Amino acid sequence: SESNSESRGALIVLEGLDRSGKTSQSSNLLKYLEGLGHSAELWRFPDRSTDVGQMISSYLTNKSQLDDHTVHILFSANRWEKRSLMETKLKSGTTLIVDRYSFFWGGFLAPEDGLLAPDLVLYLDIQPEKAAERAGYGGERYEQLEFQRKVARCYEVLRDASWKIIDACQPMEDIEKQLQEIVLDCVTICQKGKPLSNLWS
Ligand code: NYM
Repeated sequence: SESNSESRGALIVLEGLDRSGKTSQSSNLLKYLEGLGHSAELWRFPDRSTDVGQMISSYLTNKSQLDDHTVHILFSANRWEKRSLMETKLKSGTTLIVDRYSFFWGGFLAPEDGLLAPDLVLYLDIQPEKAAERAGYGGERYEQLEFQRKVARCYEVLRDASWKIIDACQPMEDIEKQLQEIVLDCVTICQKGKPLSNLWS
């Protein structure tokens, strides 16, 4: 294994519209890093396994109604409840590949302030219309073209020069190769002692 007790894991986030390929590429990256002997885990937000996650899930599946602000705060709370475990894992040398984090729709809100900042954000870039052509949206709230257009604009506002923008319409294997290269660089930099930081600080 290339990890040692002093090196930390990297916090790597994949963002993109629904159907941009985040979930497949996240599990590819996990296998890739594990194959290289790195300690790595796959996380996703929302994490539906917690109480807060259950509230989010029932909202997303139209089983409950909540106003937008409440939902944003729940999404944020869902990250806060995982913050200390996240920090523990990273400090113990485990790299986290996170399928969505703070940047989807409203991630600029104050409740995000103080969460751990990703070492890398990989944005799988796809036109909302192209994403809609891919095998059907699952029928959850937000999985509609009009809404995804708004989300795409929101991502445009939020993203900065540090994000790696990947064209999500390339062949899957090409995307996979590009992601592997970028992620390996990031993991190495973190192992060499790049400090953890907080969002928006
Ligand atoms: N979502 C996800 C938000 O609206 N805000 C957030 O902070 C996060 C993490 O949850 N359509 C939305 C985006 C998705 C929905 O996510 C469910 P997934 O990855 O399909 O389980």
